[in-house]
Amino acid sequence: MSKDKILVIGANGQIGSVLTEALRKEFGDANVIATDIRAREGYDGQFELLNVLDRPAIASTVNRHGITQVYHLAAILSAKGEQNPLQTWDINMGGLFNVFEVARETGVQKVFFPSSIAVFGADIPKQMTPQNAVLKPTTVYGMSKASGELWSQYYFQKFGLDVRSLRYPGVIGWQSQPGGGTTDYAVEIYHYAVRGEDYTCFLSENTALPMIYMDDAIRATLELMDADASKIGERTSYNLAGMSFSPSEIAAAIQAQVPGFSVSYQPDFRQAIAESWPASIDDRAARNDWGWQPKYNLENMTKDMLFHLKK
Ligand code: AKB
Repeated sequence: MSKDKILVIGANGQIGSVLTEALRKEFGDANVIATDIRAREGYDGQFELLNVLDRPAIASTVNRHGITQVYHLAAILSAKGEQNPLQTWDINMGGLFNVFEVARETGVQKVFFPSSIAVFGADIPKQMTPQNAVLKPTTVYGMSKASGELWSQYYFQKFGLDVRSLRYPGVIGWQSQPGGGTTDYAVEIYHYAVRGEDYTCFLSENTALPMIYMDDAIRATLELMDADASKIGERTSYNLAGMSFSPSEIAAAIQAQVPGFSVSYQPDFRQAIAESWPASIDDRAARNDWGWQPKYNLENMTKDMLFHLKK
């Protein structure tokens, strides 16, 4: 029987919903409390409403359940965040401070904080962007993640809180829909293909971005959190790579399975965000420190996505 009690904040989101199921498998249904600001219809696990900006409510949930690990996934993403920059900052940073402060005060042992490739901006090598490249994010989301990385390290060094973090690339999965991100097109495109509809992409055809399949993203998260603390050499956040492709390359991969699928390109404001990000990521620190190894590339991901979405 696991002695750990897990709290997932933002459990209805694209990653949160899939991660919650994986955590329930690892720790047992009774030991994983899913929370979100909105109700979750038809969910049969333990679920509670929780606003990440309500610190007393987080403290009460942690104390009531004897929580030992928190996965804090609630945040406004890159594209949506630009519609209301100050509110995005308040939610992303306010939520993070509430989680860190409650964890510190209540004796929570481990916290997972998702960072993003959005921490990168100007003055980086676009190909194989290194772990320690300069961070000059252009979006408020990216600024909040870059700051959050430093605060993660601060809480670890100052208070001994075992915060661990990954810089997620765009995450692609059949289980859930993303919302408000710049990489969302890479999920949408599969849904259009399976419905037999033409797709208009909001990025231009040759803009390559780092991406990862959901199965790999979830496994990376669990492996990082399960690793012995002595292996975690990077206390800001780890670069994490799965694959890298442009809209025209994913379109071709789908067309190989769905002949006749048609894609056109109408770049909007998200194009500038995408252009500020790396094209591919050097994740050797994660590989060397705790053995990270992705399993999915564009081809086997496309087969799996289409198989599940057709079902
Ligand atoms: C976004 O597009 O904003 C996110 C991310 C890369 O962090 N998917």
